Amino acid sequence: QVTLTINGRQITVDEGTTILEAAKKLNIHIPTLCYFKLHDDRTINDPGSCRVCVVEVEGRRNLAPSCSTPVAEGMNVNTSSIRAIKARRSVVELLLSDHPHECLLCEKNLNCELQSLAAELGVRELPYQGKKATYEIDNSSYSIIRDMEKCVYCRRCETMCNEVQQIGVLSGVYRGFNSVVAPAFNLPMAETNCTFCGQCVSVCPTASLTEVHYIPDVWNAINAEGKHVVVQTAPAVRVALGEEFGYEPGTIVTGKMVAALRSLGFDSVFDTDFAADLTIMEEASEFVHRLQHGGKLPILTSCCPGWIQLLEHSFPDMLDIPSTCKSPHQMFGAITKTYFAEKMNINPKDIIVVSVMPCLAKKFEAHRPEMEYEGNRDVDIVISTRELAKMIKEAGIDFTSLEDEDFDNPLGVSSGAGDIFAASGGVLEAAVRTAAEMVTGKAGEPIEFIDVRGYDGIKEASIDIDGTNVKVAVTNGLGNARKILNDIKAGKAEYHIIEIMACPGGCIGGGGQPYIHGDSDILKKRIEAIYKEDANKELRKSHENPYIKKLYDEYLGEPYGTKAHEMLHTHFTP
Ligand code: HC1
Ligand code: SF4
Repeated sequence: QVTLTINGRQITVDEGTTILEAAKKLNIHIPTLCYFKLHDDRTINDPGSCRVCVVEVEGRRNLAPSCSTPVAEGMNVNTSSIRAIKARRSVVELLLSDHPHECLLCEKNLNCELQSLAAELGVRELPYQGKKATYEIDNSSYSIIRDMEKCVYCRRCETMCNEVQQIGVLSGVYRGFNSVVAPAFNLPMAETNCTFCGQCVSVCPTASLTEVHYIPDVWNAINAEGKHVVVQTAPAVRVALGEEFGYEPGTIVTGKMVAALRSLGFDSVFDTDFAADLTIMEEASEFVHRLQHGGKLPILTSCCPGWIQLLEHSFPDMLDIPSTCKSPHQMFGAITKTYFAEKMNINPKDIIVVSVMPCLAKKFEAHRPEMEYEGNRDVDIVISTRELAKMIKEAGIDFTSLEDEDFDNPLGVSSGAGDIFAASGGVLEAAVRTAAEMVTGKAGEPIEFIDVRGYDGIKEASIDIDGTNVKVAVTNGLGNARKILNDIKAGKAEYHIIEIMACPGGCIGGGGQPYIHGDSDILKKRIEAIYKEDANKELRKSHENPYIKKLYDEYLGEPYGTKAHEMLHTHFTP
């Protein structure tokens, strides 16, 4: 342990702690920019590069970057000396001299860390004026926009893409004045191996990486003559949307969200969680079928389009191992334009399905050519949790004072198993709850698979299902996914089922969720809230959802049967 003094106050911390972390323990705030602590406590790979967090250390000639300088016994630190404050301000002034000054029109207005820093440091004029670097905006993909004129070269996205996700699309290119983070050969994102997981967008402090917007399309749909506009909300949206309206992280706002969606003018307000239950019916049946008929194992969950992109790009010889299930929101679209359309006597061509997702990859997924049934796109428009919050604000809806409302039916009821899809491990836990009872034919207490919860990189467990020791693994983050896929390839991974989610923590940490600005405790609170929601529900198994039973009875026939196959399953292409 090491004892030091910061701003005249003594503190004892573990050896190896940085000055920044020690100051935090004393509630002393030091501004930062490139610094970013990830969910697994990793920090950015080039710490101290922006030099915004510099502090005065007695006896040292140069100011020290607090995020990368470890504490030392007897150290005397001053975080707010005139010299440190002036140095920080100079850094920000320099950055702003090569940054567009269009804050009012910027996507990240009021959510930009550079803007906040400039305000915090009292930047009022720019002493350095000169030529600005210019770049073309890359809006080649359905998911992510790159505007390198707004890049501050903090390299958070590079760490995320290369170290955590290990996709290697974004790296520092060029030198000096022109340095930016970009794909190799400056290729458009759509032509790279990007999975569109959106984690680069999650960590970008400015609007250099943002999502593709579909809000105008949604307004047009709502206002179009003769259209029935259906909205569905993903499991992870309800646990994060409240953050945009001042609620404590981990507050579930389902009722208010439904009320807001109705106020916005959607004709039917449904729940992707219902389709999560439907996915479990299909996926668990597929697993049981493979188990009992000597099919290919392990079966891999297929609801995350980010990981599916990784599979298709990097493991083209393994396309036969994931479940063939479409993701829940795509299944939802297919069911809406058939079963629901028939029930309501609406021409499917007059239905517009809008998905509200925590995810940027879903924007891409909905555009995949195979995501349709009988000539109708499953899902027409995908917006993120952040975009929904923007729409609610645009419409002047006072979210906090809304009375709770319920989803519409028949596609609005879900089990706790559907809810936990939002967190890493949840899909597998939900699948096991149903698969176990499909195999044994006996109903029991809902399985709580504690070992696969939480956001450790790779989690393993096993469970006895009717005499078979079913071995499972759960992984989140694409770097971990790559490892497990390599292990399967090498014959080193003996599992029956593997759940893979691209985003750290699963969809609760998706690229379309409210920004957390490096506070990974927010992710933990979202996860806790999701499991509490499940624990408090009466209905906790997908196969017990009465509306799911009805859907099979009235329309689909057998789970994993012919009709279900045509509508709800897909294939993967290299
Ligand atoms: Fe997800 Fe899913 S859980 S993929 O993470 O299977 O996006 O929330 O909607 O489709 O249900 C995302 C979340 C979501 C799908 C479901
Ligand atoms: Fe999207 Fe969820 Fe996959 Fe992230 S983990 S890419 S949010 S589906």
